[in-house]
Amino acid sequence: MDQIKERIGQAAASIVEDGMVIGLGTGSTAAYFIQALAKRVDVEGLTIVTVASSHTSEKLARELGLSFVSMDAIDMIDITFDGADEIDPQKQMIKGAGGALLKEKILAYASRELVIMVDSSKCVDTLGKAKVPVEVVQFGHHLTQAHLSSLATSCTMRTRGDGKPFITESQHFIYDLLVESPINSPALLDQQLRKIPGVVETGLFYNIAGRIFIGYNDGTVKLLS
Ligand code: A5P
Repeated sequence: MDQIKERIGQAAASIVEDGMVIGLGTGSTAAYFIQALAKRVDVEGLTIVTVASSHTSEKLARELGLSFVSMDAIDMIDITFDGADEIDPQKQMIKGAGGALLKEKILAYASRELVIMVDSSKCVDTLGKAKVPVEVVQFGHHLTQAHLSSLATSCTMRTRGDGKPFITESQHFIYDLLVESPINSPALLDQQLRKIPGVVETGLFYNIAGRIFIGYNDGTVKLLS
């Protein structure tokens, strides 16, 4: 799997052009992309700047010597490269298994293009096998959970290894929702979830993805425009 992700990262990094502002997604595939991008910058001397959707991606980018700016310093990103947990033929996605959904969505909406990098196991006919992460404010979160539960078959607070709540970089909790599958309209579900007070963001991404790089077990990487 690592080799497939490495190839996806390399293929995606090949479309970066000199002078671009690049958004860095979060996750294992995004990490391979960051490594491949750093290599291109090293070998070809590209002049690019990056912004990141998580401290983890920022740390990796800095360690590899990529030029880095704060999100506050830019108005627009040329391309953001990110992974996904599920993607359907309409390029609708579930994201956020890594907990970076809020920042990922902010970067995605600030980008001229969101390029998605997935291995073929993430490609599904309809969304809904993966849990839908929902980021919520800590205040009154048990009340928020009760409302979330009415839209889900299960709704569990994400915890860390030590059993304590997982807290996002923006200081929120995450509830992971299993909903009735298939999700016929991710847009509708997203709207229903966002209406609940305390909900900050959902892991449903739609009408936003541009090109998709898909990696297969035989080592090939296909580009879907
Ligand atoms: C991070 O919060 C997620 O949205 C990731 O982009 C997604 O989980 C894909 O991660 P992998 O590339 O590690 O599968």
